Amino acid sequence: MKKKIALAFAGLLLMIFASFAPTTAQWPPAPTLQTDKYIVTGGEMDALVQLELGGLPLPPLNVPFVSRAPYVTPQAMWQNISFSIPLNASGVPVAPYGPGTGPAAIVFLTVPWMSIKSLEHVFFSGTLGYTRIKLLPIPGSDGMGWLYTLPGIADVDIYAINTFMPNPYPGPYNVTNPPQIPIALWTSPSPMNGTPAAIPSFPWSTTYPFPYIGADGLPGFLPTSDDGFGDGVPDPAGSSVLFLPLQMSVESWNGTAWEFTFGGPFVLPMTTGTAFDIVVAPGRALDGTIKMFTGAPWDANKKFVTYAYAWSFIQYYLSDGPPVVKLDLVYGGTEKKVKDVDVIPDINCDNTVNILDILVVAASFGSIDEGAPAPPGYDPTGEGEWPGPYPAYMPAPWTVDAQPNLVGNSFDARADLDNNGIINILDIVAIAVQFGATL
Ligand SMILES: [Ca+2]
Ligand SMILES: [Ca+2]
Ligand SMILES: [Ca+2]
Repeated sequence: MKKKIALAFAGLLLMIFASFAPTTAQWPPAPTLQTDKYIVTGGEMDALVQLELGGLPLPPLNVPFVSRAPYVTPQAMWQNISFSIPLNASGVPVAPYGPGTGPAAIVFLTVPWMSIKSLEHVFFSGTLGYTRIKLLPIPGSDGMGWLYTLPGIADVDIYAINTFMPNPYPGPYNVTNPPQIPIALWTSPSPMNGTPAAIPSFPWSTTYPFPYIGADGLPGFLPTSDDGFGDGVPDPAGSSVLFLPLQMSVESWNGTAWEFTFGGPFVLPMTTGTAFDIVVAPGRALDGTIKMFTGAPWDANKKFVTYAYAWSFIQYYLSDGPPVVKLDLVYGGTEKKVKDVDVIPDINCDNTVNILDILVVAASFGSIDEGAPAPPGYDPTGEGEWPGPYPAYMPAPWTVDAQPNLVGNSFDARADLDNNGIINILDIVAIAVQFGATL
């Protein structure tokens, strides 16, 4: 009986990867027409992580932002996006690029991995110490995307369950052949509710899976409807899916330098529709955790877009140990991307720079981000977590930790336009000089 199950899983794995491989090998499937730089001007990143050391689970921790709202700092992340020549709904390039008739419907997107500048954040936690999280592109792995420029031809939402399954292959078990494997399933209202959405490559490697895009290579494309994307409601023109292959790198301060502590997957399966993920892991702390975010389509001139994502990795093996280190991770967020020449300090993302943006700054004026250098004269005595003075291994100048007197709840990264971890008059000036500007 056990052998039968193992064979079934093996067949499933082969099927998934046989289908996915040709698309990735020939990316992009149409010549590039133009490449532009896009800046993340707003959004959030919200993650919950639980580490397990030698079978002992640590308390779940909000990362990468431990003590404050999960907004990202405007204009601190970016990437190039290449657009292919436009193709009609039959996949044939339209005039003047080819003989295709009918309107343009499909554009392929590529994000060169070397152009990706992603999130980097420092925080202090009682559990992990003085810690830096960096998201990095997987070397050599370009991002892939699909843009549908006609209304009603695609349904791009991503509704997934992330869980784990026993490894169908025999031991000995270690990081490259772990006893359990994270797996994703489509879930309601996906048209393929209950069937596999993504299974990691196998044997274990640094290649992480994205949702399966179907035999036509077009996620959510309604004329073929051969994948699990969508919520049953066709989406507007400008709807899109974008896969960014990122990994997480966690470093700790050892007294003189940042030292690699552990790394793991942080792939971003992004959609302009709704991204939904629920963790199904009975008995584990993250069981039942939901992340859900909604994006917005590209505008007709490709000036801006909002992508949403939600995903997780459950029982992901990081180290053979001792101690064996395992990770449960669920994350989600949004990224509003604006073409670099069009960027304005619109921090509340309503496409206008006005008094509402100033009010965001005013509400958090004077606050300091977790992990930011402490201001001159800062006295940590009485701050709580460290009764002070700071331990000798803390870097100089001291960094403020997650204490309500100085940092935390009132810090709003949307207002930190110069990305220095302090919200002050310079951030107001950065908005004031473009007051009235619109996207
Ligand atoms: Ca939809
Ligand atoms: Ca605004
Ligand atoms: Ca600032």
